[in-house]
Amino acid sequence: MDGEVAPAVEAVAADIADMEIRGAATIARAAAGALATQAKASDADSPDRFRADMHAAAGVLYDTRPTAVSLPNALRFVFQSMDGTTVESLRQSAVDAAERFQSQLERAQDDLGEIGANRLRDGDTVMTHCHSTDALACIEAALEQGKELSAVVKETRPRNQGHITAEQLREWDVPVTLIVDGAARRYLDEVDHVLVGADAVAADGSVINKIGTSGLAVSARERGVPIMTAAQTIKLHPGTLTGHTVEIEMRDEAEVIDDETRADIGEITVENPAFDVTPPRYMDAIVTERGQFPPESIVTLMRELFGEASARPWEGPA
Ligand code: RI2
Repeated sequence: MDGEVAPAVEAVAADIADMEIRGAATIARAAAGALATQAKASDADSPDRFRADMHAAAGVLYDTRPTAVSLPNALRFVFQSMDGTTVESLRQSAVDAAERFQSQLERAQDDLGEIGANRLRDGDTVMTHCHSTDALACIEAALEQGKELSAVVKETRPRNQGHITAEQLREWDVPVTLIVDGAARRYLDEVDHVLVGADAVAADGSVINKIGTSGLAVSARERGVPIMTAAQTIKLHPGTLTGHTVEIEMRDEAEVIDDETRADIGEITVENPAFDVTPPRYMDAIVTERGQFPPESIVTLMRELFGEASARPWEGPA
């Protein structure tokens, strides 16, 4: 049975695909909210019809961006909580689940921030990569503890998302030095920590994050600077427990080079992977709302949270 997707859900999906809505936690929050919107908008006259609408909406959301596992984890949460024998009870359970998911998300980020802040000392300088609300939650909590921090912010080509980080840090009165990505190693001797987020964390402790993270981690290790990943448990990728790999999103070449410049250069291939994989041996700690983990032991938390299975309940009956 084909379901009908509400235009407002299509709009959220388009915003995620275009990165108007971006950042793994923000995407998860928007996806859960969109399922609630779908539940409210559905004019299904039977439970099967209602479920078909919900599956169709989830499919549209799922197909937007492939790497941030927080998105399917948000869909899974709502579908696993959706219960009832009437359209109204199903609708209500979906809306309640989406709200519960969103408030858990907020709490998780606050708790994670408190834990990550414990790693930061008064007077520390932190180097950031891209823009991660989980990473910034650690800095915010440290500031609330009365610690003074400064930051070296990598601009993070191609979309310069470091600018968003710089703006947020300035709102908190943190002194910011903005650098191009290629300058990172030169500045590592001046920083006490490297702090990054994650779009997904694999069962072996690999961190999938914005392109450039892995090179930064290798340099940090070489310079002896500790590097931590701030990642709520919705970033843990259950599929990797059963051997699946995380798909790396390839984005439009136009984000890297404009048409005119490209034409001037001549025939070239341009590639634009949005993420890379940092092996666990280059990461000191993964900080979640459930505590701080050495990357290699994150699998114990994943088994506890997801079991061995990687169900995809939003896909519906075959
Ligand atoms: P929070 C972002 O991806 C960055 O890679 C960032 O580190 C990660 O999501 C996590 O962000 P993109 O959506 O969930 O900008 O910590 O491509 O906000």
